Amino acid sequence: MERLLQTLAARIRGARRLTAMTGAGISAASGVPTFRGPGGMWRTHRAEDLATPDAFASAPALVWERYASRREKVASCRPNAAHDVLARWSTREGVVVVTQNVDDLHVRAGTRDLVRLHGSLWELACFGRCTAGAQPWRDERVPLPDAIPRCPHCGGHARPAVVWFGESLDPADVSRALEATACDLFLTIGTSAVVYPAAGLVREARSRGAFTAEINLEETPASSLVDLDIRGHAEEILPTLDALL
Ligand code: BJW
Repeated sequence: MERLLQTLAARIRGARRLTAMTGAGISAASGVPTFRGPGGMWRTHRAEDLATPDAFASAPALVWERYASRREKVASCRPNAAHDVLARWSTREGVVVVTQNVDDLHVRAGTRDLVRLHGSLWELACFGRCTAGAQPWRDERVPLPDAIPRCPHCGGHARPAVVWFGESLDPADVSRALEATACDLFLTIGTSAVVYPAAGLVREARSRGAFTAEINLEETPASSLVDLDIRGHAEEILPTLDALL
């Protein structure tokens, strides 16, 4: 392990362009539940059946209740050492953090060049996609009122401005994330690497010549693709790497 960390630290030192892609595992130590796996939010249901526009259309109150309780949970969480290290690295030119997380803990840690591929738990948008309401607006109320929030523009149902299955990601975010795969070092951290297009970024980075590394507690589909595979807690590995720089 010591040798792997030394190798990766040397790569971090030498990288002119470094991209870190993160998933729910980076926020686990902050107390934000992951989606899949033991202790995951969706251990009893298939994530793909819950996080969809159809689920919201057929049971909006139920979906809102779920998001309202997640807000309450996340509101009490703080960025951990892994978020802090990435925020510090992001002050270096050429460092981009691409996250699938909607908890905004990277934002709260002060990360500079950040791409939020799946939106934010703290923003709402018009479910009916009316012209003005298609653009998300900030809403940080905790708790949310019991009544489903309304779009201030058309009065229809508002929805969490997150990306559900089957929905397109913001093309500007996808394009920034793809641009960031043109790097010297690509890190995939705390993600099960099963949700696309995010899961495809590590392969893209590798095909463009990046050295790739994974930091995760368990093996994922990315493990066999990367140049260096580190098993461990992100909140321990990242500060260790930082100390080696
Ligand atoms: C630790 C740790 C610690 C724990 N330290 N590690 C190509 C092929 C196949 C399918 C598709 C494809 N292209 C598109 C699709 C369809 C679909 C998809 O990917 N399906 C697959 C699941 C099969 N993708 C989409 O629909 C996307 N849209 C799209 O592509 O539009 C165009 C299109 C549509 C349809 C067909 C084709 C094209 C949209 C995806 C939106 C995902 N949304 C969610 C919900 C967000 C809202 C919410 O939060 O409520 O995003 S799903 C959920 O999964 C969430 C996450 O961001 C995402 C990824 O999860 P993540 O972060 O990896 O978390 P976990 O829990 O899975 O893993 C945690 C990991 O951490 C584990 O590995 C642990 O070991 C580790 N860990 N503690 C280090 N301390």
